[in-house]
Amino acid sequence: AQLETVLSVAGMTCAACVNSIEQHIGALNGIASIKVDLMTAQATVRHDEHAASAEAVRAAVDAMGFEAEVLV
Ligand code: 9UX
Repeated sequence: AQLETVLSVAGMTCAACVNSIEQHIGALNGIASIKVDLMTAQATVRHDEHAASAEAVRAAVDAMGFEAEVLV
């Protein structure tokens, strides 16, 4: 089933961070859509719970060098 997960993303300091997260995470298997907001430091992700769990998405953002936490 498809889920919507909201992550907090610490460590984004410019708009290019937003683009690189959207491009990289958006290309992963099981990600339907991702919108990253620099001002709120949050990412809203629609994803397939089996192909890409909320924790897997969080870990993938972390692996890019940011510090992500699942909020919702
Ligand atoms: Mo901007 Mo983000 O120079 O990792 S791309 S800080």
